[in-house]
Formats: sequence, C-alpha cells, structure tokens
Amino acid sequence: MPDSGGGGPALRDRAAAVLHENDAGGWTRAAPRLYPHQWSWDSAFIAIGWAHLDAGRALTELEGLFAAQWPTGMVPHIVFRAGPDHPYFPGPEWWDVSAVVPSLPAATTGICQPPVHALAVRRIWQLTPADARPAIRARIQALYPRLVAWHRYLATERDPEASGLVTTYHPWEGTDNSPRWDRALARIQAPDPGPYTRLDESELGDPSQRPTNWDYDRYLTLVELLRKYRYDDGLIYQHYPFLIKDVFFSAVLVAANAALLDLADVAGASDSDRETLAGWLDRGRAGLAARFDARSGLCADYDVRAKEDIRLRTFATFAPLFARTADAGQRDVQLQLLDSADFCGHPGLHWRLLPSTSPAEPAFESRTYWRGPVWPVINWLLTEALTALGATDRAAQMRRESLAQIAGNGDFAEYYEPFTGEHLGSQHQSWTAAVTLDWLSAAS
Ligand code: 9WN
Repeated sequence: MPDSGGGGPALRDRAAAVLHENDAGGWTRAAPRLYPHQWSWDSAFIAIGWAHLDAGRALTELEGLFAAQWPTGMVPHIVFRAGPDHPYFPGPEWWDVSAVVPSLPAATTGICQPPVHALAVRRIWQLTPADARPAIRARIQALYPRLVAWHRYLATERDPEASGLVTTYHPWEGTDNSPRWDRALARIQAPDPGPYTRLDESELGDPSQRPTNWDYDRYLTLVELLRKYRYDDGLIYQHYPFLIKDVFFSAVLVAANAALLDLADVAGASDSDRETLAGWLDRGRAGLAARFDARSGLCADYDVRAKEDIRLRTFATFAPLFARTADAGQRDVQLQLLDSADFCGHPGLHWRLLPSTSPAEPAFESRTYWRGPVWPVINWLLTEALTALGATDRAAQMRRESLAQIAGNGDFAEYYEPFTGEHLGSQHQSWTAAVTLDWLSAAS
C-alpha cells in the first residue's frame, strides 16, 4: 500500500485532476483564477507533476515556456498566455517588453524566477517509460542548449562579479514579500507608480494574506525603472536601486547545474558544456560557502547597493542544504539548525515543516504569504536535497507531513498557516498538486 499521507489513492487522483483542470492546452495555469498565465518556476514544478502522468506532456510544458526565452538567455517569470478573459495585475502593458524584445511569441515580464527547470527535465527523464525514451531523448537534446543558455545568463549577466551568487532585481523573482527584501525596499526613493488597481486582494478575499500597498508601490516603481533601463543588465547594474545576491536563488542554480551534468550523456552535451557547467557548479558552491556563518549556521543574502548582509532567519538560510552542500561541516550545522526551535523544532508548529520565515523573527506573520506560512514547493526542494545528502529519514518525515498537511482538505492550497495547518491563499494551485504527485510516488 502506498503511504499516501492520509489521502489514499484518491489524493493522487485529486492532484491529477487539478493539473487537468488548470491545463490550458500545452501549458498550465499556475492557479485557476489568481494566477491565470504561465509562470516560470511554477511550470518547472508543474512539469514534475505531469511527468507522473505523461512524460511528453511534461516536456511540452517546458518547451512552451522556453519558446519565450529571451535572446539573452533569460526565461521570463510570466508568459502572458491567458487572453483578456483572464485578467491579471500587473499585465503586459506594465512591462512593455515588446519594445525591447520584439521577436517573442507571447508577451512576457522582464524578470525571472529560480531555475528549477533542469531538475524537472531530470525527473521527466527518470520517469520516462522505456518505449518512450527515444522520442523524449530527442526532445531533451533539443531543449538542453536552451537550458545551458538560461544558466549562462544567470552565471554571467546576473553575476558580473563572478562570485557564484545570482543577483536578483525584484521581489517577484521568487518570494514576493519575504522580509529579506524589507530594508532594500524601504530605501527606494519616492516610489510613485501612479494610479493602479490591484486584483489579487479582491480575488483572494483576505487582503491581510497578501503583500501590502506599501510593497506594491515599490514593486511597480521597480518595474518602471527596469522598463526605463530597457531591461539592459549592464544599465541595471549601474543605476538600478534593488540588487540582491540571493542565496536561495543561487542554491537552486547549483542544484540545477548538477542536474544538467546528470543529463549530459542523455543530451549528448559537448565537453565544453560539461566543463562550463562544472565550473558554474564549483563557483556557486564557493559563493554560498562565503555567505555561510559557521557559528550561527545561517547563510545570508547580500544587498549589493547598500553593501550589507541580510541576516534574517528565513527558509533561504538553508541555501547550503538546498544546494546539497558537499561540506559535511556545513551540512551538520544546518541540519541541527533546521530542527532547532527557530525552525522546524518550534513547539507551536502544527507540522514539522519549514516555514517561509522563522517564528522567532520579529517580521514573522503566520498568515501572510512569504512572511511565515509553509509553502509546499519549498519543502519539496528541501526533501529532494535532504535525500541527496543522505538524510533520508528526515526527508521521508518531511514528505509524510507535507502530504498529511495537503490531504487535510482537497483544495491544494498555495500556502499553509504553520501553527494551525490552515489552508491559505489560492486553491487548486498547480504546483501544490504537482509536488503532491511526486511525493506520493516517492512514498510508494
Ligand atoms: C507574482 C505564481 C506566483 C509564484 C510566486 C508567488 C506569487 C505572484 C503574485 O505567485 O507571485 O509573480 O502575484 O503574487 O510569490 O512565487 O511563482 O504561483
């Protein structure tokens, strides 16, 4: 009997139904109403879910996303595919990307999200049945150079210092209102994006869970500045106010470079690509090691403009674990910290899962988006990393509790209140369903 985390085979069926329901024909809405377009890192997780149902469909998800890859190699954070019947704010007019990149098949934003995609391709390949392998291999071979170009963009344009750490330009590059960005946002001069109407608050019905208007004023001001600099990474680096060396994003890139190396034979990668990927992998690990403090066990982001460390206890603290650190000292200190009272060992937690922000942080808010709630995809990345690091019992526990959390109600919520387990945010969130499918299969 599969260990279904309390949901039985029915949970698998319900998770599959969410992907089918959100399938817009070759691409999948991140959520039915709140996020009606194709999001970059959502698509990668979604492809992992599809891989359990249909490897070809899984690859189609990523091929569609990479069709909107920019000439720089950047994979945009949203591809606006849904059409006018599905409004989302801010829409393509705020980004005005066609003025800069006219050749794209669809409108996109001008920023990006963590590069989970190579992890997805590796999972697709692992799950491809023998008879489908020749066709899937050919498609992976075609996609692989685009993945390398994506990683090259991150390793060069987003790391002109060659530090091994990716510079992010916007809170929307992954974890919107994480307290990690508070000080950098507070420094933005005279934020005034002009009048705008948000749709997310009315859509969700509980504005207190979402970023505030103070946040949105700054998010939109940053979009205006990016547009002003025509998304030119060189100009952005010279003039733009929000540049963060993001250790979580960087850790995902390390794991993704390892995944591309694992796929090198399948994809027939050249020696030169293999060498380049291995170089980025080493540099990424060294970059994270330089941000790690052995005494506290914390790995800290760095604000390039303010030249200051961002020392907060959030899920990103565990960047060395997410990157599957090869350093046993780092691993042991971080594993201890993970189960300390500041994180999963906090006595008030409903499940022993990693919250987005430590309950011990003054900025912690238990119901507000990235300021406290538990996000299944983050815990999925962690269970993968723990398994790779040999902490298989802890990974299995995290998987079981994650499944139990999700199974408590059939809605596949976006995020969860850490003390009560309450389901929050959007319902029928595609990536929650996707990681459920993956966890269920690992439990069988
Ligand atoms: C802005 C789609 C996306 C996720 C992000 C999450 C949230 C969007 C929003 O939803 O961001 O991109 O409107 O809040 O923060 O990680 O990719 O699920």
